[in-house]
Amino acid sequence: EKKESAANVAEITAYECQRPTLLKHHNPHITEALELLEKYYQFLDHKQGDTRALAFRQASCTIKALPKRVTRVEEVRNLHRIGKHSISVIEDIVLHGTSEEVEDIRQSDWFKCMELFTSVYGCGPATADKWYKKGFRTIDEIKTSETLELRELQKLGLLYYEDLSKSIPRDEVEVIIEIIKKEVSECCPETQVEAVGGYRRGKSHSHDVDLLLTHKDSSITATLLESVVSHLKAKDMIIHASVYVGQNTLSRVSETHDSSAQPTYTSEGQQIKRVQFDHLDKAFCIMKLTRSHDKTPLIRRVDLIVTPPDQYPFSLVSWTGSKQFNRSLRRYSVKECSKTVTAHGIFDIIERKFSTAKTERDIFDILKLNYLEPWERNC
Ligand code: TTP
Ligand code: MN
Ligand code: MN
Ligand code: MN
Repeated sequence: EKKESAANVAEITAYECQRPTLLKHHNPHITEALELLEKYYQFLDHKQGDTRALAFRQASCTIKALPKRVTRVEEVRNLHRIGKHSISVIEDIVLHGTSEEVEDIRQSDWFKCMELFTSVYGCGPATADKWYKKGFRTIDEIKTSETLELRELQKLGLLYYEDLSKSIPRDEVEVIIEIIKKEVSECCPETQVEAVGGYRRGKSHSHDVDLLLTHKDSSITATLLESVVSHLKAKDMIIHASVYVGQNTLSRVSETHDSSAQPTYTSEGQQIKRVQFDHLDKAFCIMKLTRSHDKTPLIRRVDLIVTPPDQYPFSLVSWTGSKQFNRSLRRYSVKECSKTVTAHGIFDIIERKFSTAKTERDIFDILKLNYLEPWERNC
């Protein structure tokens, strides 16, 4: 057993960004349980930050790297970043097929409602918890309530709930990409449009379409988002857009070591300001997309992100994700290379200077990492 464990340790690097993590692996029954706990603690800890949630995500990522199905808990005991709590869950699954703790959470009213309510666009864990505490249990009850005060975005999230809660298969993502590419090339010729996010990592289904836009001329990218959004609005393709512009200066790159998006709360626990995880111009949209062969339009979530040409490869890595891949890349860079990585660039903390990169490969090179294809970043 000792020997077996040592063999596994050799396979598993200290940081996720040092090894490929594929969508398909040998232990989905374990990672599914660990990621349910991650979600549970994200729901529970929405006021305190998510260190316990993170621990389950990290454990899950380690499990994804194992070369075969876990048959005894000893095989995972001494691996990187698997804590006591995760070990006990894995032990239950290995011994009994399921973890009682996980199944209790999965079946609980609160967890089921939190999952349901947070699937409404514009509703985060704080709002979902509030709705639950007020006695609401179904989307219909929320929709028809006369007492609940809903924010603009939540009203739209409920109005288009059926459409927006569908997961989007790859072929439909591709149709959406083509529709938007056509519009972008009409209003801003020679703009490069790249599909990023889960789609680029090879996921079969996505919850939205993430598009990274750039142009070889940085004076054009400076106003690109506004041009594209007003063009799409004029074409009646935007139902709603949350737009963030004008915060992108390179000096901000060095400001944040851990740029994971942490909402800020007032003393009453009210969310006051969601700090964006980068300073790129972006629009989180609800779009109405009409296909040539079908009169019923698709109502879908589309994120448009604009980056200047010199920041493009950094933005490409960041918006390709996964979120956990980004976390590990930032942690690795700071601890092992004394560099901060963001969607804007890489900054050397000791030499006080920025690196330049033309491609994603350059970024892996700068950080002395083996290149990982997008589909190998599914941490
Ligand atoms: P998302 O669209 O939120 O996630 P996703 O595309 O990976 O998965 P899904 O199918 O559910 O849409 O964000 C796109 C990428 O942007 C994500 O993979 C990583 C990066 N990102 C972060 O690193 N931190 C964040 O807080 C957000 C919102 C995104
Ligand atoms: Mn996405
Ligand atoms: Mn996801
Ligand atoms: Mn997105």
